[in-house]
Amino acid sequence: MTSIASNLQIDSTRLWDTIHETAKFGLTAKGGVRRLTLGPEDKQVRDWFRAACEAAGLQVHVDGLGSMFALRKGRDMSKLPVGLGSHLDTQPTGGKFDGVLGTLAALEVVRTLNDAGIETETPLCIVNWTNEEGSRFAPAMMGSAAYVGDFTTENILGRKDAEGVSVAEALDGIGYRGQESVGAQKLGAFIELHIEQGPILEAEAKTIGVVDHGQGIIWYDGRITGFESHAGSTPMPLRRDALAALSEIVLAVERIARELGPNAVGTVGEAVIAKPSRNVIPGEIAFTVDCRSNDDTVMDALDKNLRLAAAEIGRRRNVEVTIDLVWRKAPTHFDKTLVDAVETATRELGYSNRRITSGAGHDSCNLNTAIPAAMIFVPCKDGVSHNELEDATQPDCTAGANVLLHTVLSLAGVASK
Ligand code: HGY
Ligand code: MN
Ligand code: MN
Repeated sequence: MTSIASNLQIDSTRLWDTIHETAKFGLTAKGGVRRLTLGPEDKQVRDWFRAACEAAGLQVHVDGLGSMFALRKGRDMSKLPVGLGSHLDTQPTGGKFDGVLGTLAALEVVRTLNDAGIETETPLCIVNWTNEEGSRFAPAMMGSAAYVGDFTTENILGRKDAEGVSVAEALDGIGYRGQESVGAQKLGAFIELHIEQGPILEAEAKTIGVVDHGQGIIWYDGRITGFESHAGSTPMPLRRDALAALSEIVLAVERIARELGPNAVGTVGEAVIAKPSRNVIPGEIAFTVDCRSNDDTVMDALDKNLRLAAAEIGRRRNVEVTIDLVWRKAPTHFDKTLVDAVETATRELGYSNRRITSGAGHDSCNLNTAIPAAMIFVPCKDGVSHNELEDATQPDCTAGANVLLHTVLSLAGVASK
């Protein structure tokens, strides 16, 4: 690699300003970002992102599920592009960095190469993946899951949100249902920078996480059917209370995950009483369960124990409990060559680092099933994410972006002058 390239550093202030500039699309009173996928704020940031990429000389195209691909020419256009990026959608209680850091650091890498007049051997392709969060439409990491063929485009287009709006209608509503078929833009590899969303790097004062594994994920939709009746005149022994049953299921999910720990977690994140009224015993509830582990056998045990507990609670409380599998993603073992490339770039840049498993799911976890992928983590304050308090430091974000820059250069190669 030429000496210019080997000493290259990204523009820290420009990256930091860009992160905070885009935070205005969905900024909340508490300083978080609420930018649900395919909603008006997502359109605003997508339009901003398209314009910024085009201003950086990239050719932007959109696939049939709205994922955005911004291509930078390389000397040899016959070679597959090196992909880099993440996602711009957020959770309802999202922050400024989840997904945003990786997508905008990718743009900063291109801006830095442009400033330095460096052409890479292979093309580069920045990607903003549609609906990584999975909050409005399930599953999470939706655009990348379809890209690697886990779901058909038709299946995803038909998915509906809580208001009954389909993915297709939402895409058309913001004008991001691209003509390009999903998967058409081939990538030779993919590297993603992301905040850790956990406490390890900060606790160990490490700047970079070299991500070699990712937890597996299981999502369920649950439903409990009891019997609505009068809150005052129905004797306790005669009740078929759906909410009381769910309360036991929530505690069972917590107990099962603790028993199968430390590499197991379980969460009931959504619960909706169908016809709530303060003086009616709840008769019908919909809920969700999210279970994770980096071990397939632990995932099987989480599934088995959850179903046994739900059946026992249902029988004892005389309510009907259904647990439907929505999505199961196996644990990720990132591509060894790419993980080593991240580690080499990190060491050459002199950043403290450690190998780490991702507790969160990421688009790279899907991509790694089809092409070589790897991830770079940086710390976030108190390990907090999916919370409006999510925060990270400029030096850590800069370090992560520099590792992204040099990992990408090591994969793409620098065209000789
Ligand atoms: O669920 C996840 O791990 C990711 O934030 N979508
Ligand atoms: Mn994310
Ligand atoms: Mn997230």
